[in-house]
Amino acid sequence: MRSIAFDPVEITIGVGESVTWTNMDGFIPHTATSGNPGDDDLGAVFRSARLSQGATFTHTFSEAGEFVYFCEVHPVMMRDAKVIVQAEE
Ligand SMILES: [Cu+2]
Repeated sequence: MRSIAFDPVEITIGVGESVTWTNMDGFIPHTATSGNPGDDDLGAVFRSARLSQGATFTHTFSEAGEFVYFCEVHPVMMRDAKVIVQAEE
């Protein structure tokens, strides 16, 4: 997370691998929350706390699929990011 954006906005990993988000923005908190703003089940797959500068959140993906996520503090500017989890060949 930097400049009020997810960077990279999309990442591909394998089943069983983890993604760690780090807030690189000075005094602007961010979250990594699965789903889309307004979803009934937002955060069902993962939902970080509000991350302050330098704070990190790690989630391990145990199932294949495409997982969109957004920031609950900036649902307009920070949304439609994606983790693509590929099954083992
Ligand atoms: Cu944010």
